[in-house]
Amino acid sequence: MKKQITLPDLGEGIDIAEVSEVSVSVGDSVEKNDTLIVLESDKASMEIPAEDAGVVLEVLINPGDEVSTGQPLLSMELTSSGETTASETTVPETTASETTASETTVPEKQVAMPDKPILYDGRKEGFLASPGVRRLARELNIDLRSVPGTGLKGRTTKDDLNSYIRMRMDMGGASIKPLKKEVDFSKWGEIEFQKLTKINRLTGSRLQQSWQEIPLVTQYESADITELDQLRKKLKADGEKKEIKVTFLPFLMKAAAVALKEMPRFNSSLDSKEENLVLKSYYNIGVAVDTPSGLVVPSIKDVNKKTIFDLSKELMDISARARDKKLKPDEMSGSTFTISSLGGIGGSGFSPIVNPPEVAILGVSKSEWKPVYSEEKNTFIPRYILPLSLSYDHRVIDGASGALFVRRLSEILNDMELYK
Ligand code: CAO
Repeated sequence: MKKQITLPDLGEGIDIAEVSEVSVSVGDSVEKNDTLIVLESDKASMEIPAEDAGVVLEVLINPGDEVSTGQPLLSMELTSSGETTASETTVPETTASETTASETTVPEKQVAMPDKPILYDGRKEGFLASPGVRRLARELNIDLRSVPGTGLKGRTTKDDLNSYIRMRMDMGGASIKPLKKEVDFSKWGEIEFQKLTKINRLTGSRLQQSWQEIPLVTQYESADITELDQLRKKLKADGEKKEIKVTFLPFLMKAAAVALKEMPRFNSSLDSKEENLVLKSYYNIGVAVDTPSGLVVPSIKDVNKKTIFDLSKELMDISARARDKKLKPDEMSGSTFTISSLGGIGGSGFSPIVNPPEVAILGVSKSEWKPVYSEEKNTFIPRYILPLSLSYDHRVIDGASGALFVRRLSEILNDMELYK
């Protein structure tokens, strides 16, 4: 049976990505889960795997092409019958063999069409954009350097500009950033330019959007994890025999899932009209991972159903693949709450920024031994204290609930034996 493979929904609002690698050629035999193409979006590199085994009949895209959701990528003759998914359309043989890349119909809104065929090379100014896009940006007093470009080689397309304008308008009419005057820093000494990665630029604009849209409060708390430290040491030793690295993070994820179940508003999102709360009965925790290309937040699904060892293993795998830009689209979406842990690095506290559409995020800093006064023993005793900071959307969560949530989290961590 012949199948046409189309670009699946990449989630996370990504509907256009650039083909960075075509991993197969016409005539290649592929197994289920073999990589067909590698895409680079603003957020990460993603592999599109084969959902069935087969032989490649046609390749309809090339490295450097921009592809959008639903666009045909290649066709295959299947050697095993598989279920047809939303991303695959069975096409009659005659149609498939006659279809070419140029004849492919792509939903209009997903196509980034240059308004003139000739590209204006703006590399000297640090960006690429067509003359029409530049003119519109000039008229609206928009600095194109602040508009993340999704086009070929980071080109800023008309759609990019429109999305940027929409985003600014959605921010309650916040004025479009005025053009900044370029400062010649070389007047005072040696300088070098370092290009921001796509992930840097996208994270930057998402963080800025979150910062401007969400009235944010951060609640600080500290948890006594002296007993948890002992438990972690024991599981760490057991884990080493199975080559599983057990850190504090899986315990924090489990504790968060327990607290989220008890206090469902923290596991919700506002609907698009901001009139309803969407309360979720699944507990997927996003984990901020520091990578050479910037910050990414893969999502670990159904944390409440997994053991500390399951979570440790998954964390090792997902953070390694995040660093190698090998995350799959569904691993980048669907989280209901995020943890940003800087505990392995240090620092006594920080105020994390909510990762929309979530409404809360937990910041974790480095634990330290501290003298804590015991009324019972009338003396100070050493306890291992973990600093926590919970930032939340004040439209959804009030201050008392914020304080109760971290308080409860701290209790759970203090009694982790019960919840592991
Ligand atoms: N207190 C004390 N020690 C801690 C700790 C804490 N809160 N958190 C971690 N540690 C320890 C770990 O247990 C581990 O020690 P051992 O070697 O004895 O097991 C060591 O520090 C290193 O941990 P790690 O950082 O490698 O692992 P992790 O599971 O704690 O974190 C990950 C994994 C992927 C979250 C982390 O590597 C990372 O990328 N952190 C940065 C996240 C970030 O940038 N956040 C900021 C976002 S906002 O800009």
